[in-house]
Amino acid sequence: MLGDRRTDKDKQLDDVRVGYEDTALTTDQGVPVDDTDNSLRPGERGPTLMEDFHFREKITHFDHERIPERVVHARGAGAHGYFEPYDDSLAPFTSAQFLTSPKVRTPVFVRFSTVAGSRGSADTVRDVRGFAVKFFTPQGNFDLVGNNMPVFFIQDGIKFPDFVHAVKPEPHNEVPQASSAHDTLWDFVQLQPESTHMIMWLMSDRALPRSYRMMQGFGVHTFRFVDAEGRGTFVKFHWKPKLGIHSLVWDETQKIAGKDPDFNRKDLWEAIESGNLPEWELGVQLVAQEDEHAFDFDLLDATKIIPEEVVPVRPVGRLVLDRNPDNFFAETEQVAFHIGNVVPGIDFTNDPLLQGRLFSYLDTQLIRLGGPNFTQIPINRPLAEVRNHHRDGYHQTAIPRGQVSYHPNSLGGGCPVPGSPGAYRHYQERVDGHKIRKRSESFSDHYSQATLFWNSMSAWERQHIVDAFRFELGKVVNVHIREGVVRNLANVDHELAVSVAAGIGVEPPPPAAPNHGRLSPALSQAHAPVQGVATRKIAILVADGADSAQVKAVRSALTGMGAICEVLGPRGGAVRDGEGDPLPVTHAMNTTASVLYDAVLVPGGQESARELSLDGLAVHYVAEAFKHGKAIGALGSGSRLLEIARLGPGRHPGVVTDDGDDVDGFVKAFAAAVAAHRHPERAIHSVPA
Ligand code: HDD
Repeated sequence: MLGDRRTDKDKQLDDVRVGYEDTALTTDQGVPVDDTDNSLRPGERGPTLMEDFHFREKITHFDHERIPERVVHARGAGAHGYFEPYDDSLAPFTSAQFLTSPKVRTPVFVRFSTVAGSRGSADTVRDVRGFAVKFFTPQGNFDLVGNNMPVFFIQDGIKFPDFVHAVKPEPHNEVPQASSAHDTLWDFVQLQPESTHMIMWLMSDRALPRSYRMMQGFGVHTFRFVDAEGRGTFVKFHWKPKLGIHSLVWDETQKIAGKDPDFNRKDLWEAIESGNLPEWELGVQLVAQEDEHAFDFDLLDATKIIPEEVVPVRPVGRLVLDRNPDNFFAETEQVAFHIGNVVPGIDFTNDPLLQGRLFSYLDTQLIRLGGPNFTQIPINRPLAEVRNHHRDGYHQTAIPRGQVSYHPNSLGGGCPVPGSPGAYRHYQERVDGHKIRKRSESFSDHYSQATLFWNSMSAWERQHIVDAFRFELGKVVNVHIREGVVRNLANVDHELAVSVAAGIGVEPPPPAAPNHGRLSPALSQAHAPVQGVATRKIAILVADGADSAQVKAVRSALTGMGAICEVLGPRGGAVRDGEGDPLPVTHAMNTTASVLYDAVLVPGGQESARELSLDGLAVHYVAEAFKHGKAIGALGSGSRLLEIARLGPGRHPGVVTDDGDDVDGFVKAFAAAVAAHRHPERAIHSVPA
């Protein structure tokens, strides 16, 4: 995809290698190795000899395998793909060709990440998710380094180290890992009210995505499009997932963190391997230059959204991920994003958070990747040709030819030449003012949009937010911090503050400003479209005596709709069906878990139902799926398991049963229940005792 990047030397090697076995193990110098299991020693029981160059090289290389993990967003997963615009409708606004040349596929590399945890931390923690896209355009690389939430914790880049120190494990004991539920984060939050809006997002289900494939992405800042004449238009970028926006529930995420810490990473990998290519639509909100001050917030303030109901999101094109990396380290770990990587037609604004980021990303890559030549690492190399006078430094792999490495020059014919047609030109913005450390008054409203978010949530989303605050603040040891946060929340919504206070043992705060009552329906996941059962994972529980005809029928119908069905039995290999024939199982129940599936289905077969009902693990599968609001289905005597799990047939939304006569009708109803993703009203209010 990234073209033939072999050097002349690589090509010469094709000839030299003649005569070697292609499979021969060699040293880094290309010398074939005779034995890599025993070090060189005088006598069978003698000491290892210094002259064992293979041993020394192997160990030394190993000792140097690690590079520093990213200071934030250390844990991630990446994939290759492409972006293509639908049409040229953005041509009046930007000269960025990759956004305006219809059907031209621009190669991309995307990396999703969590923020706070270390490289080895679990995927499903409560956290913001990074959504970073590198576009390899003909005009150079453009990096859209965004998140799955449209706002940020702070307004000025200079606060970033403070915020990150507060959210990361505490410095004295490095606890807790990948969790915001601790004193230092909430101490920062209570004292820094600009974080309130983002904290509402962090306490919402947006922080618990079911899959990277099912989350939105946002460029967060207001950027600027620039047209061929140098005219600007403000722009915000949005990614909308084709599969809808879906989340896990909190209890489930904590269990998944133990059962399968690679849950989101594997989900992305497996979807691409199986040809279920993840897809997002890119959309933009455009604001004319002259409307800069038309809003009741500042466009340069990254703690604010432009509600979609005020400025609609225009669909622009689609992003498809179609290839997994060949090597995690070489690609996903070494990919180096930088918000300053822009192409002609896209420029920055004076958002002070964005401005701070412009310094940080290049700086961090220099330490992480060990010098200024990281742009030569294959995953970072632009497709556009690179010609300049940059020279030398650690890890220089290019061999620039000739005498000239300066500008202006006559010896090289003046080349390379700046100012060519199509060269990047900054938007010509007039800026003047006194040199001061002061934030604009227009950045001072920290609560209105937090309230807008709260008002826009459905009842179950609100309940999840309250539960999240209670959990997080319940872990905070210092009572004054709990009180401080609750006092801030009273400025968002008094009822919210009172509900949180009641769960964490602090006095309810007095009412603050009244709730403004405005809402933005687009913010609620409850309004996200339902997208069918494609790629949903369904566990089919069986034991000896299972009705294999039913298993076959439901499996083939659901698989036909795109679902992934796995048959789970009390042991690996196969069970016996009702006729005594083997019925293969995908996994033994104890090697996987209910939390790793979107739905659970129990087919008929008297003996199977009896055995499953006596198996505490099988009962747990169903009971836990119920607790997490998932679709549950049972056919014929399979309903017995539901009764043992105390669900009671057919009384709850998302629980679908049939006596086994109408398998087609059952599949239809069950598929609809799975497609709804979750039945949260059930999860909150009617968990059986
Ligand atoms: Fe950042 C990494 C997103 C504010 C400094 N950031 C990083 C990554 C993402 C974001 C997705 C991981 C990229 C990858 O996968 O390699 N960051 C954001 C967003 C922000 C934001 C959406 C606010 C709108 N970041 C931000 C600020 C600063 C940084 C204000 C510093 C002033 N971010 C960094 C960094 C990182 C980084 C230290 C760590 C690793 C890296 O850059 O490559 O430079």
